[in-house]
Amino acid sequence: MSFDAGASFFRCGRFRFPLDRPLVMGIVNVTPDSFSDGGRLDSSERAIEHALRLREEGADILDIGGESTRPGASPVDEQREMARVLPVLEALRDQGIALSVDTMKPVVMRAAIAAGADMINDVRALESPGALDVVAASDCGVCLMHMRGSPRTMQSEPVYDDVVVEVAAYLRARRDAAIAAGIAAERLLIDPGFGFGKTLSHNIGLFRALPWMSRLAPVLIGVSRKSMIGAITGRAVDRREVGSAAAALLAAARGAAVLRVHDVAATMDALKILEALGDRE
Ligand code: 8Y4
Repeated sequence: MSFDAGASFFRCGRFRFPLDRPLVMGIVNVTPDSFSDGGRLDSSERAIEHALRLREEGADILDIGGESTRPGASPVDEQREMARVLPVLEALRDQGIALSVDTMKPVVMRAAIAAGADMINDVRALESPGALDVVAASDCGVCLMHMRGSPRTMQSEPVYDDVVVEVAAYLRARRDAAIAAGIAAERLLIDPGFGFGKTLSHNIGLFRALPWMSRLAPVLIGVSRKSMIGAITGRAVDRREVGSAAAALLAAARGAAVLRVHDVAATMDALKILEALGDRE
């Protein structure tokens, strides 16, 4: 795979990943769940344990998130988000795996970078005031994602004239803004943002356009367990592992650079099948 902008590797913090095979990003949520009424110590400990398991399963990058970006979720304040994410970063800092932080807040970005984050995963594509500068002042990698609306509002029947053209134009503009702010092209990933203000047919159009979109910059794909997988397979959220791994395999075959997944072990198996049996370019 080659990219018009950026080299055939991805630089993020302490790491430099060749992009000759898809990278696997494991999802680590640090949000208190309904089972534990304990505080953040509880949820941090669980997150760290989970992160170490994903590393054992073969993840290249861990994406640590302290604010739920699920449809309808309400915002979390900066202090609470940092209190969730920073202890997890500190605990994983020397585990030999790249650490991404899923945040749209510049204050959280700065603290996360100081605590050892290698990458910022921003569903607002560094549009928050000050975000470009915070990342530019570091050596972090960054993922620039497209979202229509906000996490709270994005499910209300989005309309696009041509979803692929509009999403690509946005991602190109954010890529160019990042480069203009001083972030080197080889530190950038783009992401069409599956499910973020898109219907199933929008998601399908974007998925099919993956080889073309990859010409702008290396593409990160996040479809793991999402409603599009549920809509296609008819499965509830806790039974979408196979559908998610199949989608990850297809995304990889279409040139995705990074796969953001919950089920790292299943994804690794799917990628081994692609490597052994897939077409040679
Ligand atoms: C079940 C499980 C149902 C998960 C919905 C979800 C992306 C992302 C998210 C993505 C990038 C999610 C933070 C939404 N999705 N970041 N983040 N790309 N770059 N929902 O697609 O996983 S959270």
